[in-house]
Formats: sequence, structure tokens, C-alpha cells
Amino acid sequence: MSDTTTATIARLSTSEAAFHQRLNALLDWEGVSDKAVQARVEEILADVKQRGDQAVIEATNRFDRLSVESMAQLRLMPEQLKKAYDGLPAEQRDALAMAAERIKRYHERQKPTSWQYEEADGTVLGQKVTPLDRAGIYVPGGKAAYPSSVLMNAIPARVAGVREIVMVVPTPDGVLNDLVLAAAHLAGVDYVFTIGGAQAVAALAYGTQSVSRVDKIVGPGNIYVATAKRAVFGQVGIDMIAGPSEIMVVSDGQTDPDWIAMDLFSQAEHDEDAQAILVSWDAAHLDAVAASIERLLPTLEREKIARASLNRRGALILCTDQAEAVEMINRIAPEHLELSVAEPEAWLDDIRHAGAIFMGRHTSEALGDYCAGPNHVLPTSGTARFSSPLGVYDFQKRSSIIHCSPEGASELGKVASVLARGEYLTAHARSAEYRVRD
Ligand code: HSO
Ligand code: ZN
Repeated sequence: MSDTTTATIARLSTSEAAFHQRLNALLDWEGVSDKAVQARVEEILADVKQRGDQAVIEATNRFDRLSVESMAQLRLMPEQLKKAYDGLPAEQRDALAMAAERIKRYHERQKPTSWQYEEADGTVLGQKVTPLDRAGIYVPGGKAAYPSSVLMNAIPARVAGVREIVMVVPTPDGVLNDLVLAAAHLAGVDYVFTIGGAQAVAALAYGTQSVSRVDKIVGPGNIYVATAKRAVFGQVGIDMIAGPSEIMVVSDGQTDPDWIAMDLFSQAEHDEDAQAILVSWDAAHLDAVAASIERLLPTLEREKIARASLNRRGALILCTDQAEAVEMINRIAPEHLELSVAEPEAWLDDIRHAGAIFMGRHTSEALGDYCAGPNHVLPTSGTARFSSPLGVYDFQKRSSIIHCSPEGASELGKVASVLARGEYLTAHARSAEYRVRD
């Protein structure tokens, strides 16, 4: 095995002196924060905030090369969504419906419950869970539009009980994507506006004459969308600012090298900045996968993107044993982790950071992208250290409940009074003391 770089993908070994340095260089990814983009986005946000619909119409005409005069022309009715669904070839319609059903079933399990309990003094305490009133789902236009992502964003919102789900999707040159509209129909989206970019984020965040302000904006987008989401965060909730897709495969050497190569490609083909990493303690297996990569890469539709991704950020890493592989998993905190090993269950306890864990050789990451059930909107760039897949909980919030009995108010009042006087807040203290009984 060569310990440097093959034609396509870097080869690393945990035993080489520069290992950590090389790994860090590969993992390093910074979301672009472009000053010029920021300035453009600020301008658009301010314009939509001030002029509402008119600003959205003008920006949409300019960026998507349209010539509409009113928001009514940028709005799709539920019947149009249904028509798109009905018009799909049966095979696509059935696959989409099957995926939607599985995703729904999985997310039903995430529904949290409100709870209450009683303290000894009779005070009842609790937590009440309430869905958001309105959620906005951003869907990119053109080639980056994934119907599967419409399902993954809208279904948890619906399951959470969100009252109104609005979707925005740009239609450059007026081209509609029927699969996206069909997915919106299946997922129970209420309204669709064919607008995109920062102007769509602004319309959702501030509201206009025609677009009701939402409480949270979710969904992926280009740098303008990401910058706009970051800017409106605080006035509305946002999901996350997703980085490029990642996959980490850990193999015990017993999986068909072609399978592993294709699994690595499945994320590499998303984006030139996507990251695909294989870790194994079997050197011959790494050689075999490297050979599969070279042989299969030219057969890909998106060979150029996948090759660039593997070249820039991919790696085949030789480690010493299972323990070291686990260390690497937790260090990288991958978005997707495939455990291509005989007994994946035995690994689970030790894995602390990963967005989604694909257990065993038969569980390819692609199944999770489309139809297994769990969400494919996952924490990237190591953020699995502190965050979770998109879920029902992202479309709900909690309120605390406190209900004091006279005895409870009296007991707690004494404590509150002391603490309030310590803070020199005498109205607090007296409010509590009124309810203290002798
Ligand atoms: N792997 C992507 C999701 C996706 N894949 C959509 C195919 N379509 C997010 O990690
Ligand atoms: Zn994918």
C-alpha cells in the first residue's frame, strides 16, 4: 500500500507522523462568509421589509428572469400541487408515497408529550408542548431541488401539528419541478410561492401583504439563502446552516469493495466540497476499495463532481484497530456514519457523535436519504457534537406551567422574599410576601 496519495483519493495512516495535521486539513471547512454577498442580502432584506410584495416581485423578476406583475402569479394553489402529483408516472408516485409514509411513521414516534407533577406542598408543575403556528420551508430551484428534502422538511412540521406550512421555491425562467410540487402535496404543504433567494427568506421572516410571516424557516439554500437565514435569525427561528454533505464508512474488510466505493460516491456526487472518508484496519481492503474507486468513478453520471470531492476532501485511512476507529468517529462527528462491520450493535455504546448511524453492510446511506424513515437533514461539519437531525421537536416549543396551592404560595413566598431582598427587588419580595400565611 502506498502511504501518500493515489490518483484520486488521499491515503492516510494513523501511524504516520503528520496524521493529525493531514486529517485536520481535510476536515477544515469554513462556511463562506462573503462581505459582498452579505451587503447584497442586507439590501434585499431591507427592501422587502419596507416595500413588501412589490420588492419581492421586482427581485424575483430580476433574478429568475420573469415578468410577473402580482404576487398572485407567484402563488400555487393546492389543486396545482395535486395535479402535479396525479400527473407523475405511477412508479414515481408510488415511490414518493411510500417514502412519505415511512418518514411520517418514524416522526410520529418523536412526538413529545406535555407533563405535570405535584410537589409535596400541593404546587403543580409542568411543561406544555405547543406546535409552531407557521413554518416556512425553503426549497432550492433548478438542479439542487430535491423532492426528498421537501418530504424531510415538511413531514416533521405536519406531524408536530404546525398550523400552516408555507413553501417557497424559485422557478428560474418559470420552470416548475413537478416532483417537488408532488412532494409538497404529499407532505401536506398549505401554500407554495414560487419565489427564492434572500427575497423569499425576507418575505417569510417579515411577512408582506400576501405572505404571512412565519415563526421558523427551515431548508437548504445557496449562499444568499444561508446568509439571509443567518441575518433574520432571532426574529424568526431557523433550523441550521448546513455545510456540504459527508459520509464516513468504517469497514472491517469483509464488505464488497465496490459497495463501499459507491457509498463514498453517493455523498461525493452531491458537491465538490462534500466529504467521503473510509476507515479500516485492513490495509489490503483499503487497496481494494482504492481500485474500485478508480474503476467505477468513470461510470458515474456526475464523475466530475465526485472526483473533485474525493480529490479535495476524501480519504482512505488505515487505523490499527476498532478502538482507534471509534476514536476517529467521535473526533470527526460525521453527518452520516456507515458501520460496515459484522456486529454494529457492539459499537453503538461507544459512538458519541454522528448525525445518523447506518448499521451493518446492507444499510447504505442512500436508503436513509430517501425512504428508510429518519430525517436526512442532519448536522454537518462536526456539529453532531451538539446538534441533532431535523425532527418534530424543531417545530414545537415548550411552556412551563406553575400552579400554586395556598400552602405552596406561602412556603415558596418565604424563600422568594429572602432571595428578592438579596437582589434589592422589593416589589418582588412584597408580591411574594402578600401570599405568605402566618
Ligand atoms: N444526502 C443529502 C440528502 C439527499 N441525498 C437528498 C439525496 N437527495 C443530505 O445529507
Ligand atoms: Zn444524499
